[in-house]
Amino acid sequence: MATDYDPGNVFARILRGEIPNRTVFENEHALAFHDVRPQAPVHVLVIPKGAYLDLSDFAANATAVEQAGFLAAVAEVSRIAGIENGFRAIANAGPDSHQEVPHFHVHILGGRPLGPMLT
Ligand code: D5M
Repeated sequence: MATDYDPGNVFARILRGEIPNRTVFENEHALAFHDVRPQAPVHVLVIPKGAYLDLSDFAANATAVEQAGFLAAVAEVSRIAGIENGFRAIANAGPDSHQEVPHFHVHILGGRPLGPMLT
């Protein structure tokens, strides 16, 4: 765990069952649920169950088994209804990215033509 990981962040609270979520998929190492502020017809967040701040922290400190479990969850989500025609996966990290929730997550967006990614 990164030393500055905040266990009070909203995704940590979801993992502890303190806040409800609309689960799409779950395995031993990851949870996928609908984003509360969807930016596309399908907007799902995939988070690891371990306490990782961002992609760099997850890449450096999660075990290979945790990383594989996380990617398996992303793959499962990519097969859900509505994004058979393609999807975009985004992970914000660090101040310039405007990462809002300090628990590593990947946004899966789809359900409409997304256009070129400009920013
Ligand atoms: O994106 C953080 C995302 O997390 C943002 O799209 C809203 C979403 N969010 C915040 N709180 C919740 C709850 N409680 N359930 C589901 N989704 C939530 P970021 O990449 O950190 O900017």
